[in-house]
Amino acid sequence: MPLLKVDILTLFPGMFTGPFDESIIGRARKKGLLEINLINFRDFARNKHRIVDDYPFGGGSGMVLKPEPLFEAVDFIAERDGRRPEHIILLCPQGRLFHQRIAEELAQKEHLVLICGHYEGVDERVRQHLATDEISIGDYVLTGGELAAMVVVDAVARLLPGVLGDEAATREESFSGLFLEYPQYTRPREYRGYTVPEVLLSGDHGRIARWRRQQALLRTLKRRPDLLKYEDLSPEDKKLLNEDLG
Ligand code: 9D3
Repeated sequence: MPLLKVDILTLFPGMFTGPFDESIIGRARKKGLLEINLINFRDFARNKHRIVDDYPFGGGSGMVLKPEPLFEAVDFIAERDGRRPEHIILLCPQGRLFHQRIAEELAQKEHLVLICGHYEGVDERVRQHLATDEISIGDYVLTGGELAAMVVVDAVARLLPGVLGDEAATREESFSGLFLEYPQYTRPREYRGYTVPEVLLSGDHGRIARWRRQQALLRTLKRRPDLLKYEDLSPEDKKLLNEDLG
């Protein structure tokens, strides 16, 4: 049994090959930790030309995805599983903004159904009576929900136990939550005259840890003040900001 099963309803299943077959997600699927099923909901259009969209009632430009193929694709999932899925997420610009906290919440589920629209709107009855959740990945306009679904699956899958090497997992825990990363360097010590900070070569692990935390705090305060308010820092971290670590 996989830790998480994801059914993705899309008109463009081919868009997902690559992101889902390579690297960490591909490996998680091969290991059986993650099951991803791509379901082309055009297969559930009963009309002769397998049409999945139609003109909007009331007029206006653009087409609207019809409700029947999406409802019937979910019926198919329910019959396959012998129960109706509990979490059906519509990817759409009107959804709640995706965030690490939402990824953590979704990583606790056993089964997710993701619905991707493309180009156009979705009949409101899908939103109201089929989807149980709506997610947007940010305030910019995409051509469809597919890339958003890939982002959500990627962010959720890497939280499943066994998906990442435990090295990365440990690092995440030790460095609480949503700070920006400290600067990292590898060999060579000098490249084109650009050098590595002396502290990292010092072998003084206490000083290195303090420098890294100081750098992460400074970067976060400067670049992402929305993530961290100076006032919320512990007295130790406020003191650390004033240390000269090299
Ligand atoms: C004219 C109104 N547009 C809404 C802002 C229409 C519209 C544009 C783009 C409707 C759908 C889309 C396709 N986008 C998605 O399906 C989508 C999306 C996005 O565009 N941005 C961020 N997150 C998401 S999740 C799904």
